Amino acid sequence: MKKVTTFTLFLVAIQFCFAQNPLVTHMFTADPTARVFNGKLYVYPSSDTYPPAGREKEFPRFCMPGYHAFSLENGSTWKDYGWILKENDVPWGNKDTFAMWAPDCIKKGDTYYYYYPAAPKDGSSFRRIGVGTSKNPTGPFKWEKNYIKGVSGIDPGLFIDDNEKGYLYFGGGKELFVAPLKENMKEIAADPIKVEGLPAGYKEGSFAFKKDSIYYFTFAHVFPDEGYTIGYATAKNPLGPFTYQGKIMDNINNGTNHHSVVKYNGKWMLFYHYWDLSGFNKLRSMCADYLEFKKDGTIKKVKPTKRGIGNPTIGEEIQIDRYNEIDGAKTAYVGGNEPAGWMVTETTMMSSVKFNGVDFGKGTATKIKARVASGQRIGSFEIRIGNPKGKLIATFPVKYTGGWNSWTTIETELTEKVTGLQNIVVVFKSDWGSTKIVNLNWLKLIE
Ligand code: FUB
Repeated sequence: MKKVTTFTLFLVAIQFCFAQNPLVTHMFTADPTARVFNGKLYVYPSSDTYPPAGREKEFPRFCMPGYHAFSLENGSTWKDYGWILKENDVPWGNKDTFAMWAPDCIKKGDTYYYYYPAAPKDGSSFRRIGVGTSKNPTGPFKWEKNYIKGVSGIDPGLFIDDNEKGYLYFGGGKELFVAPLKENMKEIAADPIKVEGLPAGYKEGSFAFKKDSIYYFTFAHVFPDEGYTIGYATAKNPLGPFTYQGKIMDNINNGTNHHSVVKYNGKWMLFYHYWDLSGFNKLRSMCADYLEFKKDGTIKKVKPTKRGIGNPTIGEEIQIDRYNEIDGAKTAYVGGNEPAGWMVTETTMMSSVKFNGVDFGKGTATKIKARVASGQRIGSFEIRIGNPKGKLIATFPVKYTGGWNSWTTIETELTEKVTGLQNIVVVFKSDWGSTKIVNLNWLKLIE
């Protein structure tokens, strides 16, 4: 399998990335905390990177230089705001330690508070937790000169109750901790206490939220015979004691998992990370899938999907290789000079791939584009609605593009006016016995 080996991490400008799972592919992102601020969905992940040349042995595992922030624009475009904080800008931090593990950001009043762990230069602990404030969800943040006194550990998870009282959950180990925060959100109001009621085993990745008067405390939990899972417990009070309820996500063979839960546009979502873009579980990529509650408030287990969340609309890439269903065709890492990601390939006669939830809006799209590569000269692929025999809305003839890794963008007319959210199916056609017709990277509706 081809692995992604080059990434431009030091971005100077805002970037826009179209993606299903993983959410972005232009850099590695882990530990995503999703938040909705003023109706907009933001994600605050950590970032993984390759160690600087000559220092590879120092960082056989995580190498984490700092934080970007992202927001969801339109149906499935993630806007990258660039660096929120770089490790050497932490006022109290040790330099060049690449120790910027999972962060969080929360809003109280009209102020955004960004919390992050770093290695302190005073050597007092493995990690301390710092905070910065801003009037804007993506900064610039004004960083406090010192870490939060009385708190030592990783993975800050913030919660603000309906009465505006703030709580800081944190830690990684056999125990997790919680401390109430002072009004200023920068100091603890009482010594941290153990989060009571959690099952035995290694735990980290605290994330708390409230729904229908129930306090949910969610955490990454390592079972000796299963590895990382995401578990949850409930309580009647943010300080507990909690009652363990079970797993939100089973172990997905991902080295670590780290998550957050958010309600956006009426739908609950679980954000987490996985590593299939890099092939190495310390170079992770943030993902998201829908999450559902049962009537009694318990959470249905989330199965990771390629399709993820979001509804690509006019002008946004429909990453067809992040399918809901596939029949006959396969997906593989995209080759040639395409940006990192995947394509649909092995597109034999009558193979098909289905992608749910494309947003045709008010029906103003008149054309559809496709990013293709082909090493042969016969065949076509059709876009249909709902199923492989559903209404035909577009046909792309296939031409030789210079080879299976020579990419070009082609376009064709939409032959029907289509509106609203639709499930589309791409059906590949040629002679029976064709080995493959085309490599297909993405589709895009245009007006
Ligand atoms: O990303 C570094 C560490 O790995 C996080 O702090 C943990 O939660 C785990 O995801």
